[in-house]
Formats: sequence, C-alpha cells, structure tokens
Amino acid sequence: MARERTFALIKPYGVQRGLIGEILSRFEAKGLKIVAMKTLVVSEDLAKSYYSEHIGKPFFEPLIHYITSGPSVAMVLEGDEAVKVVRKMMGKTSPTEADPGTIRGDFGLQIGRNIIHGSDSLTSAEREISLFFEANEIVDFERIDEQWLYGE
Ligand code: DAT
Ligand code: MG
Repeated sequence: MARERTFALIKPYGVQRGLIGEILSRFEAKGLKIVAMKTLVVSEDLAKSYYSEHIGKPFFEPLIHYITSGPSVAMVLEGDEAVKVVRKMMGKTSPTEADPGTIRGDFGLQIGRNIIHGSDSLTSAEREISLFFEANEIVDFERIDEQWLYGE
C-alpha cells in the first residue's frame, strides 16, 4: 500500500451548517493525518481553475457561484491509499445516492449543495493541492499512533 496525499474541501454549506468538526473527526479517527488546513473564501479565478474539468457543463455556473458564496475549509490529508479512502468516506456525487455512513450520505440532499469535495485521483490531488497550498504550508510530521496504525 502506498502512502498518499489527497486534497479535500469542506464547501460553504458544510461550514455554514457547523460540520467542520464532525468531518475532521471522521478523517482523524480513520487514521488520516491532516498535514495542511486553512479557511478561505474561494475566489472566482481559483474556482474556475479548480473546476476547469466542468467548463461548459450546465451546472458549471451554479457550481462556481456556490463554491465562492462563503468560507470553505481546504485540507491535505495523508495516509495509505488516501485518495480512495477519502472518496469512499465522502460517498457518491449525488447525496441522494450516497450511502448512509458516508459524509454526503449523512449530511445532505442536493447535488448542487454538496458539503465536501475530495480528489478523484493522485493526479487531481497533486493539481488541487498546488492550487490551494504553497509547499511550505504542508507540514511533514509523524502521528504518535502511526506505528500502531501501520504496524511499522
Ligand atoms: P465529485 O464531487 O464527486 O468529484 P464531480 O467532479 O463530477 O463529482 O462534480 C463536481 C461537483 O459538481 C459535484 O460535487 C456537484 C456538482 N455536480 C456534478 N454533477 C452535477 C449535476 N449533474 N448537477 C448539478 N451539479 C453537479
Ligand atoms: Mg470531482
């Protein structure tokens, strides 16, 4: 198994609903390490680069409007197969399809108001991390439980 870094964003609706702590607790309890985190209001320019794969789709403009509408919390999570693990913990794109027990399955109903984003591949993770963070904002450290978590 490969140790990976992935990018996650608690979107404006998640912040407004007071779900930052709930979401972070799930990631921490899973064993993922939060190696960078910040609160920011995503600018229009950043939003358009971040969601460039969706340019031209009917939901693109509403998506940009939503993601720039209030504060979000951006983070870098590290752990074995972190990309896949975070995607599974988030659940399917549509909250009505996402399984109970997943973040989207437990806390939302509207695809246009998803409360969380997570990178869908290592390539996307690298791109998204570099859009939101400078290299010196990401902290390399060991959690004291790592030898138990990974059996090293
Ligand atoms: P994901 O967020 O699961 O990676 P995505 O990259 O396909 O899904 O879409 C990004 C966001 O765009 C998603 O969180 C919500 C919005 N979105 C996707 N498909 C949509 C649709 N059919 N109608 C409205 N919004 C949509
Ligand atoms: Mg996506």
